Formats: sequence, structure tokens, C-alpha cells
Amino acid sequence: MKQRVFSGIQPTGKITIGNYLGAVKNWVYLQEKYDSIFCVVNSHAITTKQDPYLLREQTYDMVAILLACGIDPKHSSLFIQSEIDTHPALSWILNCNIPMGEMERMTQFKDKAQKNPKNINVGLFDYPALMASDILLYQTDLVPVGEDQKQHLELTRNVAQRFNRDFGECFKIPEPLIAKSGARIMGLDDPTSKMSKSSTAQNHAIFLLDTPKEIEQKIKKATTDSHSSIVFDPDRKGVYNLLCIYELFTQKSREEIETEFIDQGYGVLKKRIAEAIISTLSPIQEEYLKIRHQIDYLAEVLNQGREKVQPIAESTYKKAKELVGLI
Ligand code: AQP
Repeated sequence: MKQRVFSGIQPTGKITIGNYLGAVKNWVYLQEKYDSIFCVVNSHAITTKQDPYLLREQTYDMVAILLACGIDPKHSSLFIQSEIDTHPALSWILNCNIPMGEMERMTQFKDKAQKNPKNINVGLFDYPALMASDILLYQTDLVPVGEDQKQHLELTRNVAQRFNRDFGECFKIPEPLIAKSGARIMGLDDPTSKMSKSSTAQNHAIFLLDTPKEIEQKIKKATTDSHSSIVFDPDRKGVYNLLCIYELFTQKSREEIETEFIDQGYGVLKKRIAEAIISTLSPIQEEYLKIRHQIDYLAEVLNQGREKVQPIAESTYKKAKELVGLI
């Protein structure tokens, strides 16, 4: 029996190289070895204001880009969260078993509430319970995510352990799978804040569908510093972030990279980074353009994914419901 991997991504905007390097690239790598389930988590997306028409479009954009990045329906089940009703249903049961204090500690809620002071809704606060439900429904072994999701994963493990202890064995306890490198790609404009797809700041993120010219310009404007050496020094946040991006796109070792840039300036470094990103993203973009409007193909992949995983979710939900006495 293969171990099971589950992970999700919100269709809250255009996917960034942060999402790609921190999550999606690893999903592609893991899919042959593990029983893999990947989900476009559109119900999470409505915790922040979304235009309904755009949300629908962006959900399909995300499905197409995941396939273009290499998620292979032969190895992975891909589906849309709102298509399986047991996700919100289980999250209600979990809600009733998560102390307020535990939820109040979630830093992502604090960050997002600060960024959207006019829309601090209950769903945003409750996001981690729905995420726990997404993961626990599938008896997941491993959850490949970026570092920003570590705290939510910890909450998922706590609620599962508490539920199993109080009501009887129901959920597998999932382990986070966080890559050593790429787990936190920072904004190009501000290397102290995480690169995010929903940020509206100019020059903040490189999107997977950016043109070569856009990529070159954004990298050219990326924040560096006034030092002259090009080395992996985490205290020099801008240059460190750029070097990590180069490392992940080229698969070169840190020693090789530092040697490559001895006696070179930031101009050369930025040119090579842009070239490396463009050469990885070009075939992904080509494939995306080929499949994005093949609606029948996308629907077939999604139906096949949903049909495969729905019985797992229903069986877990039925068990949880019975254990708490809901029937
Ligand atoms: N900057 C990042 N570096 C590494 N990994 C990242 N991830 C997100 N940003 C980075 C990982 O991408 C996966 C999907 O993320 P998500 O869509 O579930 O939401 P998020 O973590 O809130 O990502 P964003 O891009 O910042 O979205 P918005 O702007 O909507 O909040 C996750 O595994 C995440 O860790």
C-alpha cells in the first residue's frame, strides 16, 4: 500500500513561483511514489472577497495550470473542493472540538485580518478547521505544503488526536512535508514578506504565466543590497531570496552558484535568474495555453478525480458522524 499525500491550493489569483517552488513542484515530484490527491480549494477562497465570475474562471485556470505543471491524472486525483459536500460537513464536527484559544493563535488569520480590516469574517477565522477537514477526510499520511501552512498542520494534528482520544479511532494523524529549500519564497519588492498570489503590490511576485519581458523586468527591479559579494547569506534577505530562486530553478548546488558568481555583479546574477525562470516556465505556459480551453478534457479529469476520492471522504465522514452520535 502506497502512503497517501493530500494538498490543496486556493484559486485566489494567478499562481506565483512561490506556490510553484513551495508546493506544486513537489507535488509533481511525489505523485509517482505516493497515492496522491490534490484539490483546488475554492471554498477557502471565499474567506476573502472574490468576484463570483472571476472565481469560477480562476478555478479552471488553476486546474489547467496544475496539469500544465505536470500533475498527471494517471498518478494523481485532482478535484474541486466545493464538489464534495463532506468537506464543510466534517469541518462543523471539528469546529465543535477545537477550543477558541487554539484558533486564536493562528498567525495567518492575524495577517489576513490586518490586510483586510473591512472583511474579517467568521470563515476567515475558521479557515484552519476547513483545512483540517480537507486533510483528515482522506486519511492522509503526508501533506506537502510551504512553511506558511505549518501552524495549520499542527492544529490539524491536534484536533485529530483529540477526536480519536475522546470518541474513538477515526482519523490518521498526518505529517507535514516541508521542503528544506523553497518552503518560503519572499516578495521581490519586500524580502521580509512572503510572496503571495493575492498581493496587489507592484513587482511583488512572478506569476507562472508572466511573459519573458515581465519576468526580466520584475527580476531587474528586485530588491538587493549594497554589498558586492554574491553568497548565500540569510541575513542579506533580498539577495538570499534571489539565490534560493536560482538554486531551485537550476538545481545547481550552493557551492556551484557561489563559484559561478565570484567577481560578478547583481546585473549578471539577475540576467541568469530571469533566463532560468523563463526556460522552466516556457513549456508550462505552452501546455497551459493548449489545454485551458479544452473544457471537456478538464471536466473529465475533475470528474475522474472526484469519483475516485469521494467514497474515501464519505466513509470518513460517516464514521465521524456516528462516533459523535449524530445518527
Ligand atoms: N511564498 C511562498 N513560498 C513557498 N510556498 C508558498 N505557498 C504559498 N506561498 C508560498 C504554498 O503554496 C501552497 C498553496 O497556497 P494557498 O493557495 O493554499 O494559499 P497561501 O498559502 O495563502 O498562498 P498565497 O499565494 O499567499 O495565497 P493568498 O495570497 O491567497 O493568501 C501552500 O502549500 C503554501 O504553503
